[in-house]
Amino acid sequence: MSQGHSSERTTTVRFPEGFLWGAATAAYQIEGGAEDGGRGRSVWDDFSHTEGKVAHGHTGDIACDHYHRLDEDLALMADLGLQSYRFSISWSRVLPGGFGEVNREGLDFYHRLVDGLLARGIVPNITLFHWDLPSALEEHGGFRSRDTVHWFADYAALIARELGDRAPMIATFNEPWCYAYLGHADGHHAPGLRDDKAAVTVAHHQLLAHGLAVDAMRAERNDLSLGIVINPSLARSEGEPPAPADALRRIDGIQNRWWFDALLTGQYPADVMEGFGALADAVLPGDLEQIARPLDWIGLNCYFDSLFSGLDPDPAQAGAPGNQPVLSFPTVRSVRPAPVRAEHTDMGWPITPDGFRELLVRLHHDYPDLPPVYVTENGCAYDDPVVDGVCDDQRRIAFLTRYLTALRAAMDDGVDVRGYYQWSLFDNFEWAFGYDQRFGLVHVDFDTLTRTPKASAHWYRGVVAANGLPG
Ligand code: GCO
Repeated sequence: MSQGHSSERTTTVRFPEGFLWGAATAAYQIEGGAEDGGRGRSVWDDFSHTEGKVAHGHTGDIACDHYHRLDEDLALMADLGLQSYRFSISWSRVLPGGFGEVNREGLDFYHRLVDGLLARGIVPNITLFHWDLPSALEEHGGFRSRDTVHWFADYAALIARELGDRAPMIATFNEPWCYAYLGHADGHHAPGLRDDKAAVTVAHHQLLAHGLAVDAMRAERNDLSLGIVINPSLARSEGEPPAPADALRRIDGIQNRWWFDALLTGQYPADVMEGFGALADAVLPGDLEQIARPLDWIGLNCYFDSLFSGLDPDPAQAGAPGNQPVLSFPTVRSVRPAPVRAEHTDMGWPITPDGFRELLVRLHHDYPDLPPVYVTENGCAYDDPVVDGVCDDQRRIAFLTRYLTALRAAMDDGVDVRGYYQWSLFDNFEWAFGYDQRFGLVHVDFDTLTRTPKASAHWYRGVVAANGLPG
């Protein structure tokens, strides 16, 4: 696709009537109130409080203090004209022990959130698991244990029972690849393990938990709209030496095909299973059938193409910084992250709108049963300051213009996309990067907790109102 800047400025890009525009957040990244209202600890509390795990020792203890500023934040969402708000529920806030006794006060927070959204005409879109597993369950082996699969289904049923009447749109998991592999293979995320077999087990158990939760929620109510959120990404070679083709194929299998094949065809890809061998011992007969339950929609979180180089074969370079193998794809030890591209966000992530379009079109072609798609996350980190009350983040507007143009082109190519959620509503706790990486439409001053809508927030309000990009 051509991405000429001049044509972007003059082209008007319209979306189909009924297209849903929203913004997304996640519980641990914004709520704070870590000790309040009977909330139990999660693996992210434990991880962020472990020295050396998160930049500057930042934690989500306070974050955006959304737990205490719900009314102010709801008013902000209404001001921005959001049509939908995607948020996650903190499992340990509603079930401090992971199962068993319900913490009514925690659950009431989500009742107030849902009611507050509806009162403002904003469609709630709930995610049940955005990585903050209750610590009590981690003590039982977390998602490495098959027991957690059943506890998740019980938790899902509880939420469907409590909130499903007013918030029928529910996703089970957010980016299970990240929780499995960043959490258990390369240790960059909670719970911080480096154990390939644990990672593959967690990848499988999350999908199994998803399938059981779908059944458990449908048993509670038959009018829910259920989905799951995956983060697919095209794996490409860049730089020298090139990444081996076989490694890229394995990465594609682990990051992409594993999830879509299981969910939509009821099988794991044969090449990935063969590569995993005994690492995938957790996969038992009957599991895939349970996983491949019909879905009402699928969420895709899309940011960038994954770019890899081969390792420098010079023995003198072995172990040198910058020549370390990527650890987040078990069985693949022959690639390293490609050098940061000229065109990147402040996070160092490459800007790849063409890949975004190509990825959507590929999924549409490869999976005839792909359900309607929501882009549940897309966005960029830019560190623009507030000067005289204004945060002029023109780079975000430029980034979003290019990605939304690519999204519309993918829809013209036949991909059935029903909505788009900007990541994120607020600057927030960006996991192991702490508060350094600012993804928000709304700037948050983490000393005063003052919220300042950025230029992009005003721009996005216009996009939502016009159902498209300004001409
Ligand atoms: C993810 C998560 C978000 C992140 C965002 C930016 O995609 O990793 O869903 O919680 O904050 O993606 O990294």
